[in-house]
Amino acid sequence: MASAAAAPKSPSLPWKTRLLVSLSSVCSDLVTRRNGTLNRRLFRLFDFKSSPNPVKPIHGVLSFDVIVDSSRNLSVRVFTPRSDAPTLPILIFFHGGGFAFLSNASFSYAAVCRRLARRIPAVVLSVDYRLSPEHRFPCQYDDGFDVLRFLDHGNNTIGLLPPNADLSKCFLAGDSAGANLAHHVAVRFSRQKSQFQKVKIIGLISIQPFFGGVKRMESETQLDPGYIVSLKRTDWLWRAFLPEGSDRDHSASNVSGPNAEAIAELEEFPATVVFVAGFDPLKDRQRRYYEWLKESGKKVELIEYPNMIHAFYLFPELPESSAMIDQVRSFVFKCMEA
Ligand SMILES: *[C@@H]1O[C@H](CO)[C@@H](O)[C@H](O)[C@H]1NC(C)=O
Ligand SMILES: *[C@@H]1O[C@H](CO)[C@@H](O)[C@H](O)[C@H]1NC(C)=O
Ligand SMILES: *[C@@H]1O[C@H](CO)[C@@H](O)[C@H](O)[C@H]1NC(C)=O
Ligand SMILES: CC(=O)N[C@H]1CO[C@H](CO)[C@@H](O)[C@@H]1O
Ligand SMILES: CC(=O)N[C@H]1CO[C@H](CO)[C@@H](O)[C@@H]1O
Repeated sequence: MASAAAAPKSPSLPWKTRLLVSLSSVCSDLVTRRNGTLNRRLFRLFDFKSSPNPVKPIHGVLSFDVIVDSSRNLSVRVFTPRSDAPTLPILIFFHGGGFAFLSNASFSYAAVCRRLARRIPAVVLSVDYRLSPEHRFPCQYDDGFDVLRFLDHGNNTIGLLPPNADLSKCFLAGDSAGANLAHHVAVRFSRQKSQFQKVKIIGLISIQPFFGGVKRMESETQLDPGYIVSLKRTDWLWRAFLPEGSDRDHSASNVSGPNAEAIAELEEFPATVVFVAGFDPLKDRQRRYYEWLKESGKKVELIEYPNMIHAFYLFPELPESSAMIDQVRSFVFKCMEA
């Protein structure tokens, strides 16, 4: 039965966005091999990089790279806004890319970090965690957690953070695989909170988190293949990331499933905002994540964009992209005032 209020069958996207989305899908299919390895040399041709700008601000934001641990090439790109606010929050940001693609220097992520830094304003640290399949679970989580330890330790932040940056007002943030990573780093931090003297995590910004499970969810089958995300691609990514021999009900991918780590007793788990889009095949899992956080007694809010796709906010030409950044800003202020 047709109804005037029926949801649209496809998102309304400008042709430029459609083109970029198709290109990124073609590219990811070209570089992923059936034997589970990735053609990094080919991928590098598609991964446009942005250089740091430590001297001349771009839209009022400076950026530079800092090495956290040279033995594993762990670095962060720091984005510092020009701001004389008495305190600046710190966003520890994890980029998306299915744990396998992209980096701190990738063009779209550098652009988004700069927008977040300027708009909130906040110091944004984009973490260059190790990638699968060369480095599997839990390397990515270790890298994320070790950045927090680095920030907490001794005098490491001198010259790295401006004097008005406040380590007691840190946020974990990420999109897609980066939001999965942010979740697991938040869990680890909440368990080991007593080891930290300066760093306090007061919020988790979970943008379209990448979760999985053996059993398909309705949105996964109904929307497959979706924009950017398809079952074929996500299955490949989980195989490349999870320990050999484990399935998608592993606690890393299915956080609320049969092997879930209970978080109800983790009092330090931060207040969370989850962003979901109507045309993202992962949306049912992301809603489930929200429900599970709520059932576990956590402070959490859900914000939905019915007409958007996976990774929509990386496309600055979409008005929803700016709207989402404004909502991140409101969330940050709400947590800082709490
Ligand atoms: C996977 O395939 C690529 C290209 O066909 C090949 O170079 C590589 O050695 C293979 N790796 C493994 C582990 O089989
Ligand atoms: C670090 O990166 C350099 C340059 O890309 C590479 O040659 C080196 O093998 C990497 N080191 C480690 C430990 O991965
Ligand atoms: C930090 O720097 C100050 C001044 O240089 C020094 O006295 C102090 O020992 C340093 N702290 C640590 C933990 O390295
Ligand atoms: C994977 C990757 O490209 N990481 C980069 C992050 O940024 C630093 C500094 O520009 C580079 O050295 C890394 O290669
Ligand atoms: C977050 C998430 O994806 N949870 C899923 C874990 O697995 C169960 C059973 O397959 C699903 O119902 C959950 O949605």
